[in-house]
Amino acid sequence: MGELILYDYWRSSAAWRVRLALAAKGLAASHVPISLIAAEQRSPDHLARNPQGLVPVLADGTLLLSQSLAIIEYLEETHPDPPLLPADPAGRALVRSAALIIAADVHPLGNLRVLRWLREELGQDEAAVTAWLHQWMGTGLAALEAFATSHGGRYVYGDRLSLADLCLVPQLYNARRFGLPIADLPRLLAAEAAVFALPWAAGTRPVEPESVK
Ligand SMILES: N[C@@H](CCC(=O)N[C@@H](CS)C(=O)NCC(=O)O)C(=O)O
Repeated sequence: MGELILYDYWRSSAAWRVRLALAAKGLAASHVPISLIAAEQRSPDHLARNPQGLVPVLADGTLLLSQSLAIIEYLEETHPDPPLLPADPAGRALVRSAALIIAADVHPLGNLRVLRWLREELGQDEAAVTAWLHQWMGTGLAALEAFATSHGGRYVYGDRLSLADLCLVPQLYNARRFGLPIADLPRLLAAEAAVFALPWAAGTRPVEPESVK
């Protein structure tokens, strides 16, 4: 493995998943901020890293990887300990399905470019945008709560930290940010608390850079 560089944005929840995975595995990476409010994700330099114009991107030497779940699976395969996926195929499939509730079906609908499209191209006001966010975050988080009720323990799946928790934590941050009521998600809130009881977790939290304050 070469030098790890994470191209991220402080408030990116997809990037936060990767920060959590790196920290869980005790891997050091340098961070290069890509300002989404300054549209740096669509700069020629960043498009050369990721033609989608999104963060995160992880560089491992000359290898450039995008898509947070693919990045985390790469880290899992190159650094299996501690594991973020269960050992058995059924457990692995269940954890991936929980992670994808967030990563495939909730998060993309609240992404910056989608919200901008709603506001700027479809002329929706802030009340409509908030209603959109609450609808899709609420639906997905309720499904994940049901998953955790069936399969969870200390964490979203069983009693070991997994990829599912790495997707949950940033999405709960987004839910609070956009004012979605989450008190009716006790299993998810307990799993979030279990993550932040881990000694390395707090250091992954989003920190607003001085320059944008
Ligand atoms: N499925 C991608 C999603 C990446 C993504 O949507 N990143 C957001 C930040 S969380 C982004 O770069 N948004 C920029 C934009 O919308 O222009 C992943 O998991 O990495």
